[in-house]
Amino acid sequence: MSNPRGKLILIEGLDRTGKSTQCEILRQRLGESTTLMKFPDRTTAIGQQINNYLIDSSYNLPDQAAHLLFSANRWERNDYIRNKLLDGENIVMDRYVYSGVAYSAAKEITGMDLEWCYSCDRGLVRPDLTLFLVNNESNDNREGFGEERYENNSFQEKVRQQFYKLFEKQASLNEDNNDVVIVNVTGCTIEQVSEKIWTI
Ligand code: DGP
Ligand code: NA
Ligand code: NA
Repeated sequence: MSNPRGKLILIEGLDRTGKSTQCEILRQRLGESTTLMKFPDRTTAIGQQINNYLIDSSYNLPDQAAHLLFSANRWERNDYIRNKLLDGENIVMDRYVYSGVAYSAAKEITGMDLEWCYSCDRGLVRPDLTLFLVNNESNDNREGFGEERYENNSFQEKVRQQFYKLFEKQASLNEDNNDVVIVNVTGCTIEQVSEKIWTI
C-alpha cells in the first residue's frame, strides 16, 4: 500500500521575522519523515545567480529578469517537491510563491503587477497550510538586517502591503484551497512562536 500524501507547510513573512528558526524547529518536531526546504534555494546554478543579485547591490538585472530567476528557482525544485509529497514525506518550506509575488510586486514597476508576478508560478505545487509571521516591531536592530537587497524598512513596508493584497485576492477568488494563517509574533520569544505554530 502506498503512503498517504505528505503535507507541504509553508512559513512566510518579511525579512528577519524568524522564519528560518521556526522552520527548523517545526521540522524537528514533525520528525524524521519531514524535509526542510528554503527559497530562494541558493545551492543551484540559478540560485547562485540569485545570491549574487541579493548580496551585490551593483549587480544590474532588470526587475523582470530577477523575478523570472526566482520563479525558475522554484520550478527547478518542483518535481523534487511533488515526489517527496507523493512518497508520504512532509515538507516544511521557508518562503515560496507568496514571497515571490510580494517582493517583486512591491517594486511597483509598470506592468509588473501581482497578476504578472504570479503568472509564472501558476502550476507549482501548492502548500497545504501557510503561516504568515508578522512582527510589528521595527526590523533594523536585528542582526544582519540591511546587508542584502530589499532589507530596508520602507521597502519591507511595501512588501507587507503586497502580501496582504495577495491574501485578500486569493480569499476572494477562492482560487486555492490552501489556508493562510496570520501569526502575530510581536514581542514573542522563539519558544512562544514555536508553540503558536505547533498549535495551528
Ligand atoms: P532569504 O534568503 O529568505 O533572506 O530571502 C532572500 C530575499 O529574496 C528576501 O529579501 C526575499 C526575497 N525573495 C524571495 N523570493 C523572491 C522572489 O520571487 N522575487 C523577489 N523579487 N524577491 C524574492
Ligand atoms: Na533576507
Ligand atoms: Na531566513
